[in-house]
Amino acid sequence: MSAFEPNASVDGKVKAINEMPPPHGPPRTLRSGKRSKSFEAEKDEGNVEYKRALLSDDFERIDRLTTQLSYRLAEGNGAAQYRLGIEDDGCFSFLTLEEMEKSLLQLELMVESISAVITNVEKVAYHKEEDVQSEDSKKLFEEEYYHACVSIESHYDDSTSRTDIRMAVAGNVDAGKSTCIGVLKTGTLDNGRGSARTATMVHAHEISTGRTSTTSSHVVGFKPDGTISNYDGVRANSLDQVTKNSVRLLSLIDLAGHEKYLRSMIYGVSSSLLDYCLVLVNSRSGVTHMTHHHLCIASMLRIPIMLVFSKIDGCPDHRFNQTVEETKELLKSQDIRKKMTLLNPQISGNKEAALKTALGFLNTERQVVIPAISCSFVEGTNVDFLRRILRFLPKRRRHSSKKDLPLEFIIERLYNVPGVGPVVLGFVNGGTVNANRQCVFGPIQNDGGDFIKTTVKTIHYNTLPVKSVIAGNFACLALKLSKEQAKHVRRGQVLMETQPKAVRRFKARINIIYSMHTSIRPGYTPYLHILMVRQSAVVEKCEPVEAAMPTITDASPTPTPASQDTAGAGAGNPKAASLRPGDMSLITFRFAYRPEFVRTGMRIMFRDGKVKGIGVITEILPMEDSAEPISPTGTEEQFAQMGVHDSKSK
Ligand SMILES: Nc1nc2c(ncn2[C@@H]2O[C@H](COP(=O)(O)OP(=O)(O)OP(=O)(O)O)[C@@H](O)[C@H]2O)c(=O)[nH]1
Ligand SMILES: [Mg+2]
Repeated sequence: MSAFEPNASVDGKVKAINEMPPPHGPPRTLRSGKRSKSFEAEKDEGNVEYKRALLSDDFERIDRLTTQLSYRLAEGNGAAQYRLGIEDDGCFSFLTLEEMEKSLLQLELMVESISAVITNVEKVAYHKEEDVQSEDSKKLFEEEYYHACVSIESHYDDSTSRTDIRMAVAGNVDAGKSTCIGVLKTGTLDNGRGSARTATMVHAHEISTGRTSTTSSHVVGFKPDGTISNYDGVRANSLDQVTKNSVRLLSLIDLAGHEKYLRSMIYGVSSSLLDYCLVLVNSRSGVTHMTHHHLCIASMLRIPIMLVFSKIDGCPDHRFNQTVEETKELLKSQDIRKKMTLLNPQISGNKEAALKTALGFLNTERQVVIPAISCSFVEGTNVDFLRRILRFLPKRRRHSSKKDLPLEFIIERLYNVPGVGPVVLGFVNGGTVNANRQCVFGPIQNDGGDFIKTTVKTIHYNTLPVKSVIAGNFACLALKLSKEQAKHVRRGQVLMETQPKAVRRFKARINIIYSMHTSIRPGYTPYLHILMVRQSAVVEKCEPVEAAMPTITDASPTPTPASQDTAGAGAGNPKAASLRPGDMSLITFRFAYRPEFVRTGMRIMFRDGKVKGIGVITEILPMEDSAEPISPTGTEEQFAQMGVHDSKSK
């Protein structure tokens, strides 16, 4: 019979409660079978948690309990109270002294693991009422039981003390991107049949096919001594523990390599505010057009690139050398224009010099030379060297100077968390977000692009509850919204303190990086990527930028009606309608479907099979121009796929 079952008496005497109470199961009662109530029932919300006992030796359960502790601390803005020896309904659990001591010890370890502290312990001894009342058998029933009230505080304010670096992992399908992240995250090598990549998979179909289909982010933490904090031996640590215990956090963004997921890959690169891009090339199969696309997109966005030739185990030397030569050729193409240096710390025997060279090539304003290494994630060749490079990479984007600006939080994703409500994941592009702060989000999908009032309830940074997050952090915010209001939340919206103006039309200085006899003129509707905003936009006007005048070409044989009634070089002069690589143009865009929040200075990118362009927003224009707006035809989806009007096909 378990000591937690009612009537745990033998021969009319109370059996000493020696057994450890299980985490689940029926509660202990008085010998009469009755419960002994002392407190109000526990509430799901708030910073007070009741625990019967903390006597588990199951690591997963301890992890869950620690996450719950983080939640209670967040609810109390950094302060929580644990009542040990009390059931969820407020009744006594009748814990013995030994059980209480062990529970306190486990709570202490949990508190330590998230760098919080126990500020006070109030231990109370009591007897069962029926024991006290029973005069005759007082001696037999004088056993003492305990409950305790433990006060806990978290001193974690914000994430300013951590270096948080964001790096995309791109490359052709099966190049080993997910495997690379899995190996770094778990500290365990791959078996060559996909064992390591399971640590990065998000969907069940990805696990069954092995193919990444969505962009996912994985955090690798570095402790002050340079070791990885994601695991202790074979035991994986939870994300909040990794965040707490690291001085440097590296977010690795796993991108999809298959061509059919190219748009999701582009979105991943353009929206993730990346510091660096790691491009993997399969040494055995060489470069492909997807390697080209990925290298091109990263260099268009001026993200420093590092190359990894993967799968060198079992790759013949001649094949490896051929892949290296193919890559060098590819890098010379007009839309990339970079060189490559292959570092081999093993041959040279000088790891420190190779490390310095790699960091030097990556830490430049405009990267010219891409450092490359060869790796095997099965045999572990150069994996440690890769880890060392990642450990010492400096932060490229400097957002710390933006923390005193007005709040600008860009929404990337919406989650509906049971018991919490709508939670938005996004990036703090400026200012500071504090819990309980009132703000507005939008623009919502109506003509005026209105904003809706809301309050930030709680904030999580890498699942760690915090009081505030500052510019440069990705974070999750729980918002106070009704069901109806939550329906309006979508990616690309912003959360601000005061209502900004939604933008329908704007001017951008666009640099054409690649084009194949394609005219950019009024009516052309590319699919734009502006941070997390993704929408087709119609070109209303095309004006050449002076410096770029001589490069505007004569490739548009028949002017379209739209180009004739619109001012500007690209419109008024049909001969000047086509732009060549290297050309620069001032283009007026009009979002095709809804207003968005964009600002001057934001980087803008568009690409399709025939044209690639990148630029910066230079001017925000009024919602409607006096001239007749040029409307696109077709659905947003069609434009996304097509995004181009080829002059030759007209
Ligand atoms: N022998 C060997 N196999 C590897 C190595 N790296 C990865 N693999 C294997 O290559 C296969 C593909 O690896 P993934 O990590 O899924 O490739 P991916 O680039 O993420 O592929 P997508 O997500 O489809 O774009 C898996 O079976 C891995 O086990 C390596 O260094 N050596
Ligand atoms: Mg993958």
